[in-house]
Amino acid sequence: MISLYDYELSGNCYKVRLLLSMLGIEYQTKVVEFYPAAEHKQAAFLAVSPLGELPVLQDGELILPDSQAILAYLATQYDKSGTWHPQTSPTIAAQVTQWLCFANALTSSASAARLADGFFYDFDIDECRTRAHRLFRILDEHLWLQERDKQNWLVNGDAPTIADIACFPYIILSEEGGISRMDYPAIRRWTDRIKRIPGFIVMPGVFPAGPGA
Ligand SMILES: N[C@@H](CCC(=O)N[C@@H](CS)C(=O)NCC(=O)O)C(=O)O
Repeated sequence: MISLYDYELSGNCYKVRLLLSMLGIEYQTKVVEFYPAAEHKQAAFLAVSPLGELPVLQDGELILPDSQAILAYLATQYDKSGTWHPQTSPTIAAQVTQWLCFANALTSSASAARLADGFFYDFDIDECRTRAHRLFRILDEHLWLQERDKQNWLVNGDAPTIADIACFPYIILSEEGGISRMDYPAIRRWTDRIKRIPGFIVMPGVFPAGPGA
């Protein structure tokens, strides 16, 4: 059975849990106490993944760190519909990859601000917030243009992709790093759409969609 080295409060772990749930994949959790025990920096975990970062997925012989790589693997291996990691054209595939990279930039900005605020990490929080707002503005404008073209998701198509799942957690958790989404209406509408995808699950700090369309 698939194992996920997981920490409940990690947004990068949450994105993997989200896709596992949306794909209906059974798995077991191996809890790694990120804070305050810092088990991800201790020998037992470093033997699994020398990077010392969460999440890590184990599927048979495969041990895979990095949440974006894990999303790509799970979608390629287990999504029979092919919609989560579409290969319909080189352009579409490249755009999914581009947003996966954007999600990693959210980790080093919005997530870093949250780590500084909530987990006492010694980061320059104002600088992290400034970089996060720059990314949020880019995302909001992209989503506004997508909506104008009758597109609901980051990448054109009728269905969400792993790009949406990768970017969602550190957007929806942004207030925990002191980053308001007040000025980003298209982002707010997009997060609401994600919450309505079948199989959506929450984590602490993330709430289900309210009643409505
Ligand atoms: N690019 C990696 C980043 C993973 C990452 O930064 N994970 C955090 C927890 S959310 C971590 O383990 N940080 C520890 C560290 O960087 O030392 C991914 O997307 O999985």
